[in-house]
Amino acid sequence: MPLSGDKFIKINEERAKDVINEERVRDVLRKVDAEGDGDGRLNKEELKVALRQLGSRNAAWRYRRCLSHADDNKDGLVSEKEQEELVKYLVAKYGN
Ligand SMILES: [Ca+2]
Ligand SMILES: [Ca+2]
Repeated sequence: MPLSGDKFIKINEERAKDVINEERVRDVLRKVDAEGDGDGRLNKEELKVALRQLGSRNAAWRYRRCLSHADDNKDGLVSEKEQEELVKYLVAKYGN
């Protein structure tokens, strides 16, 4: 990849850090899973990391709130299908 392209992406990421919208939340969730077990679903550890990245100071227990909102089938994981609810919840909670 050309250097100019890398630089452009980097600058974009820096700017996006302050803004929490659906796109940003989806991006964070995708990355957290990719850096976790990469199964396409979010487990509680991955949720905690995502919450911290979105600026939550209480990620250690707030992930439960996320699960109660998004985990329809109560398997303790937020699947791709359930993720839309989570994205909406997180934007409402941390969006600006
Ligand atoms: Ca996962
Ligand atoms: Ca689930």
